[in-house]
Amino acid sequence: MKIRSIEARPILDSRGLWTIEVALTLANGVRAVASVPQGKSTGSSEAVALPADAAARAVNRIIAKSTSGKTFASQAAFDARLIALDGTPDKSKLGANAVLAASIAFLRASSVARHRQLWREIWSELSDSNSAVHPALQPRRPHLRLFMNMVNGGLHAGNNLRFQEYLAIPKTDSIRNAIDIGTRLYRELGDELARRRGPGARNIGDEGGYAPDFADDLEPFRIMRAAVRRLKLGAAFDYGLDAAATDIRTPEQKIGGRDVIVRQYESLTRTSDFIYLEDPFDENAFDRFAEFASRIRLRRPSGRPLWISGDDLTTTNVGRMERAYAAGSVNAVIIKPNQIGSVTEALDAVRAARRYGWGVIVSHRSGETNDDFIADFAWGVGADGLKLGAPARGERIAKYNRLLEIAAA
Ligand code: 2PG
Ligand code: MG
Repeated sequence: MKIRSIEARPILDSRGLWTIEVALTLANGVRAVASVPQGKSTGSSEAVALPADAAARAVNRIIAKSTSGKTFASQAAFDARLIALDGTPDKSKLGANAVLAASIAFLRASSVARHRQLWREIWSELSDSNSAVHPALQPRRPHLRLFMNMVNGGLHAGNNLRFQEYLAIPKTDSIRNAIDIGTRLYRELGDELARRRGPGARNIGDEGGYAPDFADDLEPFRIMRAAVRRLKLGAAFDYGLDAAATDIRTPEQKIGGRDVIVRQYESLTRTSDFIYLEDPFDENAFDRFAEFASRIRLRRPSGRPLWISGDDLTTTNVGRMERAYAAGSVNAVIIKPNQIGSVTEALDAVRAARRYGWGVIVSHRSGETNDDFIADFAWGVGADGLKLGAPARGERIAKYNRLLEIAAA
């Protein structure tokens, strides 16, 4: 793949904040565009995104100068050039946003030039550059489950919920069906909240989930279950929570010497359709995660998965993932390409997770663009889950629609 030109410019994300978009043109005339999302509850060990103007300058001056007119044999070779140009462990020189946008634009251009679906390009990158392919990386039709964020709290909303994301996880293997019942639940939940709290309860947070005040931190699950019953969808959903504990604003409370928050997790994990708990503790609390994970797994009825997952803990960073593995902190992990800053490194993180036998949940960010790359990425790596926010507003709908397109092909 010979590059003719690469250029960047600032664009807006879904919160109206500046991010960047990169357009890459190959010598054969193929042009591809990519933009990157931004988080709000970011982990402090994430790669560093620069302000959009500075990131765009890094692309237009530094990356363009050293890649235009050059040929790169693979995604790994292109990303290696970007990583070397940056030269820092956290991409703070060029910006993780600059590097990732260029990396995705190159991948997309390659897929167009090879007349391959983007997700196929990702799958072949994942398997090709790995000599000893783990069984979980063998070709297979992905059994991707959707983690649909129905209620927003924490930093993503202006309400009283301490936890950030209340997830409904449709049980069907078919993406079409999952999206169908997930969107029905989303609408019914809006009706249910409006009946109970008035029409204002339909107002939404940063990821499109409803965001009224609730009686307590776990009430959203009770109301969600009531909406599922009303739809007569019985056992069609599992549930999950991203506590995003690092960003919980209220200090820890204790009752009878025990943490209220741990009691809340314990009560959630007592029901076997609660299958996913992300970032239950602070981003550096490897041992606290481990203590909880070992205790809770023993108490679980066998047969159903319960994923204790790291996001701010692990930040798509193989070094931190290794630490979490050694400590026994988690059995699943969030993969966000922009936490690490290149396609190649995000694929390395997926490989590490599979070696550890962890569940792999790919995720969007709360400040999104209309780029639907993450849908292809999740499908292409054969992820167990994809966290996409609520089926609301264009920047989330773009990803749901891309999944429908991939699944229909
Ligand atoms: C998370 C994410 C995405 P943010 O914590 O998992 O849902 O939020 O992008 O704000 O970090
Ligand atoms: Mg999270």
